Amino acid sequence: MAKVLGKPIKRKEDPKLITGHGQFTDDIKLPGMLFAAMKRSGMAHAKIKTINTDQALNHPGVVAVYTGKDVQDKIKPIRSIWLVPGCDLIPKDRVPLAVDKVNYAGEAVAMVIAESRYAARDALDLIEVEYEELPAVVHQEAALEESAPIIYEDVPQNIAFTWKAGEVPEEVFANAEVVVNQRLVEQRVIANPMETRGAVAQYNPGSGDLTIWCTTQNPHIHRMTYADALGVPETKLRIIAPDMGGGFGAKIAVYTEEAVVALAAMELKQPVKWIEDRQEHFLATSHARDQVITTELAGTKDGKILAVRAKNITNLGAYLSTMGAGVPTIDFGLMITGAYDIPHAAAETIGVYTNTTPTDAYRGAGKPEASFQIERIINLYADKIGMDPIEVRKKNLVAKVPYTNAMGCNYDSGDYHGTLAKALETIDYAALRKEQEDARKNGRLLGIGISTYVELCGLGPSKVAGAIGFGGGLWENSTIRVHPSGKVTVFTGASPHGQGEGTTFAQVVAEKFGIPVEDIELVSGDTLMISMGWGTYGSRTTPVAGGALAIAADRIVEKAKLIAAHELEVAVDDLDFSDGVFSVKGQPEKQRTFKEIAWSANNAWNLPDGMEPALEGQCFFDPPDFVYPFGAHICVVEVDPDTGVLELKRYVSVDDVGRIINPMIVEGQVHGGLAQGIGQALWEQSVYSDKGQLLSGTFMDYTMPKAKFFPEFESSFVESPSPVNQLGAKGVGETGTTAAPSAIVNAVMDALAPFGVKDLEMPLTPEKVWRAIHDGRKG
Ligand code: MCN
Repeated sequence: MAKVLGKPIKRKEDPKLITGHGQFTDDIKLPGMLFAAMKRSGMAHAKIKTINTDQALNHPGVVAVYTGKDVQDKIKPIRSIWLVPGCDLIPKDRVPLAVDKVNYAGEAVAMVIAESRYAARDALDLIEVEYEELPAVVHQEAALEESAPIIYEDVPQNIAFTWKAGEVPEEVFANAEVVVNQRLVEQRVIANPMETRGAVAQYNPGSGDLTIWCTTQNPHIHRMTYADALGVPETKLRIIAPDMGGGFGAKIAVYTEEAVVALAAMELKQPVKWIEDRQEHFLATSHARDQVITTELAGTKDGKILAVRAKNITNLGAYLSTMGAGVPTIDFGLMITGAYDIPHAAAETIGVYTNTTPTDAYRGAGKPEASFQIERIINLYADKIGMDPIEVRKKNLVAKVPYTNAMGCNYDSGDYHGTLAKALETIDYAALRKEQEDARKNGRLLGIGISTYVELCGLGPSKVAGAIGFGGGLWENSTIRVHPSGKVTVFTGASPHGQGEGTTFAQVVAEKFGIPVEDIELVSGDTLMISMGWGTYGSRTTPVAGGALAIAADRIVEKAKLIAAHELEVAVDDLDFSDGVFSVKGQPEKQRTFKEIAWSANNAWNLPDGMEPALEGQCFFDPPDFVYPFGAHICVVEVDPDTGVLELKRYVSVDDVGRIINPMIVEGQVHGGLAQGIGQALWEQSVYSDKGQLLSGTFMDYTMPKAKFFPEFESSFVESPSPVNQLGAKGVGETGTTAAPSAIVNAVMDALAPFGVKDLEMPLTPEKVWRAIHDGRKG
């Protein structure tokens, strides 16, 4: 049988999805099902004086209306799962429905349950809410001002926490030959998966079983949280994540809507469905980034970086979301030195509550922000000392891996310099600089941007999870069941939702057992089928759940070998196993296939003495450390000096994601990440009015990247197996979003260098770019 590991085989899961046979949350239709709609606050900050639901209740088809007061004693607030220690964190939990006060525009204040979706939506307009408007605060820096409105009486200055890590001796900056600092803005963005959020809840009053189908990246964390919030034991609560049209981090958070829908299903004893519309998605699904980062770098005149310190003021929104505190602290702070050997580093993050939608993880979660600040400040440093940014990188890139950075992170494997060299060669850097020089002489603005990033992913060791205040473990569970026919079901505690593990995990097992990929099915996203798991995010599925899978598969092969040896009446050591066949060394005609052994193990007619029947393997794998994919991305842009419109001409990426299971899927992951990373650099931005109204609440106002905006990405890979898991794999899911924003902004700043432009805030819209050129021309 042909080897399948490392082969670009097509995704097994796609035919179903592209022929309309997927089953998404909205496809679930149950007898007697009712429909929920949420009444959302039109104000960002206001006291709720009264809510009158009489008219809505009288609307034809309406079955029930719930307000905050109706549910407050029945559902606990939804707690954040990441309570970062040592920073005096004051968590403000999301309340199921607002009771006395709303804290952001879009917060749910009531829920209508009706016989049809239309009746539910129509009845929303009949609910009368009397508000007393309060002054709102939207921007985190404004929220820190003395005169700022206070959102919570017990949160002075709106500061949720102040977190610090690392240290830089004062004399390093005081004595440095060169110091550069820059205020950088990671604007607020909104993940927009094709499928919005949704939930269907079904309650069995006889057994007390509650099933919630919902759009989640981590069903077991949802089960844990909702069991607590609803007072339903985990044994009676089943969470199912059906097919999902993407998550990108926005479906990590545990939200309140699912909980109120479940409560309604329990009380009304009928199934209830809620599907978020796109406008609600913009308003109520977590937003991301929104960090103002001031980075300072100390270095020598000849390009050696001595220290970096970053201060991050993060907008948490109105409540502390599931991972809201961890993203701008641990995820960001530990990675501020990037791929460079920088002896000293210090990070400080201030988390601030504002009257905006809560922020949480979005593809990369803290790492794109960390990478952005170091990649930008390095370019500004290069500019200041008059050195090519590539040369500065060469002087400071980590020379030898394994390497421990100034924050204590252990970079696991790879050749950072070799990877950069490959990217430079691919794009032909020297020729490109020459082309740029010639172009400038003709008034053309070409810019070259580079990003040599590294990111922490493959979350991660549970001990570390405990130490950093993560409210759960980060191990993973894979179970492999070999059926009597030799076909195989794999159960994973991770919950992939578009990434392709239905294929790559089948490749791992196919390679181990020597059976066809088609014979292997992956089951994920169901808390009844899978004992426990921690979900899919932080590019952890392959390094952690895949690591567990490889070990479980080996355990099965070990047992199968004992059975084969027993049947062939030879010692185990006398057997070879290759391509799904156990054969006696020197007598290859004496053999048993894996399929035959599957049948033997299951019929148990003739097993070695004392052996248990069946062929099933399980592994709960807690990785010894994180994994650190890295790479070098170089891009070329051309700016039209008359309009500020820019064209992305080339984008070269060379990534090291460890051993690759499926190069086609990995390339797709890089490309998807690049689209989102470039989207942030050039187009995407969530904009609020000063009163807290979301101005970019539709696709007319929020620009999503489109395929036609991009050139053909030129992606390649180097593979340095990670020692952290048996597969040697590092995560790939977030590489593009981590690398691209700084590569693009560096390129545009390079193009605008003749006008003395040093920095512009993302997104680099034509207007912003044109104004910078215009101002530069004026001198
Ligand atoms: N892979 C591989 N070889 C490697 C590493 C990964 O073949 N060395 C394959 C994997 O087996 C898997 C894919 O690449 O098929 C991504 O794997 P991995 O890097 O482990 O990431 P996760 O599966 O844990 O996915 C999470 C990551 C994150 S954090 C976000 S956000 C994200 C993303 O992946 N959201 C996505 N990619 C997405 N892709 C889709 N289609 N939809 C989303 O919501």
